[in-house]
Amino acid sequence: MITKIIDEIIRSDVITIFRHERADGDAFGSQCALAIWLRKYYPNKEVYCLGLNGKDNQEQFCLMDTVEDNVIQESLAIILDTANTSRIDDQRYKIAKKIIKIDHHVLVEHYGDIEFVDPKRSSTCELVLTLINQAKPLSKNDQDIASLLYKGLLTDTLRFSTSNTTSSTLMSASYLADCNIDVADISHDVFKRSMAYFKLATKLRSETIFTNNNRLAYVYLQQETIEAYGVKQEEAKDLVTEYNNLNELVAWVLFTEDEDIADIYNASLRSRGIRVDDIANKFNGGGHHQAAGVKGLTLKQTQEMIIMIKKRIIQTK
Ligand SMILES: [Mn+2]
Repeated sequence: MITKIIDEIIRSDVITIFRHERADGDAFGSQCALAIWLRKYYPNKEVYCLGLNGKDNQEQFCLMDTVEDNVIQESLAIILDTANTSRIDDQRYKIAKKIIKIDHHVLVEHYGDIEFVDPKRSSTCELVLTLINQAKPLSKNDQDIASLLYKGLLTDTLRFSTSNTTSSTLMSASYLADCNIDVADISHDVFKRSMAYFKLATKLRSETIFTNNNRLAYVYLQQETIEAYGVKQEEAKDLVTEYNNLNELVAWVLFTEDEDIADIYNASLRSRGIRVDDIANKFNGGGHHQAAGVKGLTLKQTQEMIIMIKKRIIQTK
């Protein structure tokens, strides 16, 4: 599989790299790390990053490129960290000559001519590191690439604390740390919070609904509130992590009102010991066993979702 991907990379003069919309540290990290590595070790190829720049401090990753259709048409498209095609940032991936999918989400949809998909791996950055090391391994001069990959590992494992953290993850981290990266600096970069976020988190905590003997927590967050507190959208969706350390909880859900459509909610589901991705699937969402997302829910649907989770918690007593 990996050999096939490397062969395809070697064979292609133009490579376009895609990832999911509203990119996080793993999506941007894997995309930019792969781009920088390709440009450095295969300097004769044209390499482009597709999709929108993040709203804030995009320089910490790399800037996206402006790319014409004809360039994509003659390119090999590598699509990272994206389980389903509707989430790919820039739908022009479809016109590429060939498509490679590299992802660690639970399989939702096959869309690549070659697919390197492993839901047991912590992050797409971990998969990209595997690929890189089989082709042209990183050296101590590849701090830039190693830092980006480390960011993805940290983001998706919440500092190596989630159930998807494996020995392979930790070995990858150790390998990257050996490339002269600043572990403390990167960690701060990934997890730093604004004062506005801190204040909004305090409000949310006080409004959280606890049920099932405090084993389930959920809360609604309106756009009006996000704006009133001056919190950025990307930061607001991290509020679900505020509940991670609460010992009583088995599952917790943050319903955030959609940015564009009033009274429609996007759900972030998290759990310990039970699965929630199959419940997310019932509402056309998905993700990982214990961390999933759903978009476009009505208030009624959010309540139906809560009932399903309640039942699951009772069944798994
Ligand atoms: Mn990821």
